[in-house]
Amino acid sequence: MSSIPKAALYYYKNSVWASAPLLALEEKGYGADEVDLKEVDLSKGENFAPAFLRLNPHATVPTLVVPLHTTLGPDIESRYKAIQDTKSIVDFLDKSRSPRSGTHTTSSAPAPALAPATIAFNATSNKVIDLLHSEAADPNAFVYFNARDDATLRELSVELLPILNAKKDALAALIKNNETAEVRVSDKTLKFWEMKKLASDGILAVIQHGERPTDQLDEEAKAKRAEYFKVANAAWTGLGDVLMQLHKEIIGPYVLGDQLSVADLHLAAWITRIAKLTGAVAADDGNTVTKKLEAHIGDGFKLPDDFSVAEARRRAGLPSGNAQPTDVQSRIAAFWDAIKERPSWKKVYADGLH
Ligand SMILES: N[C@@H](CCC(=O)N[C@@H](CS)C(=O)NCC(=O)O)C(=O)O
Repeated sequence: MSSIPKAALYYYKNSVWASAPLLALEEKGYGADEVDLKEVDLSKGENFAPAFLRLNPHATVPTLVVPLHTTLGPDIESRYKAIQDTKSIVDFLDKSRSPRSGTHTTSSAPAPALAPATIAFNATSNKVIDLLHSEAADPNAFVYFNARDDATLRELSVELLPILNAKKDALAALIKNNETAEVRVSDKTLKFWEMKKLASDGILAVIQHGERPTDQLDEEAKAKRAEYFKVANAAWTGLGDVLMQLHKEIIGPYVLGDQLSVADLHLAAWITRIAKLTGAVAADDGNTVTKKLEAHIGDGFKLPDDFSVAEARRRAGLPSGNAQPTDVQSRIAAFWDAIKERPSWKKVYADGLH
């Protein structure tokens, strides 16, 4: 039996950001048995359990727990560290498997370097990654704010109500059980649970009446709904700005041109969630996804179609198909067409977009 400590990736199948390290495992050629995958069911609030908070006090996935030394013998107590954010995890997975680090690997797949090769590329990569993880781009917030009128709010509430209630119940149970527990959690953890519960109460106050038209609401609920629509409108308009900034940074079809890099894994996870929220499906091509995005943002928002389709396909190593020399598309469309052909993306999104 092997006593070599193994890394464990805590993820959730429908999580946006956990998809980035899952894509990294495939792109880097990690063998299926090299990293333990441990599912944390966010829909049941498992991420708030004290045992998980000890690994990551932010209660988020992905979280990667790695042994500090890979050569510890069975007589020495293993020591681990937890990497608690997507960027650090993807970077770690990239660095930990290189063409030269053949040890402790069961896979003979190539291990391409995904870190940007120059200072300028590194700056672009960081800019894109920081933008995707900024508040204005938060893909999880867009789930909650994906309604801007009564009809879409009704649909959204049907989908979200059970999830929000389950999260609220999980937090309430943790708080309640702690009152009588032999070993109580710290004040900090208790405050964290209470804060998270308050946050879900806030959104629930709007979502719980989602099936009722505005004119049937009492004054207080009406005001809350009006405020919600205001925030939702501002968020989707802000997303247009985020997409324009991405458009300026992406060389195409990948963020840094023809070579896949770490930034693409963040962008793939992010754009797949955003595309899903605008009604896209896995079979859609880049132009269709762009149209759905533009229509969903509304107000005449339009991404510039300034990238040669033939050039994008050549750089991505794809057959040129019917692309004419004059055919152009948006950089987001070119990225989508390139990323969705990759086996990593096909595997991570095999059950549909999330
Ligand atoms: N800044 C964190 C964000 C991670 C994050 O927001 N993860 C979501 C899933 S995609 C999560 O765990 N949410 C749990 C919750 O809010 O209850 C990172 O980059 O890893």
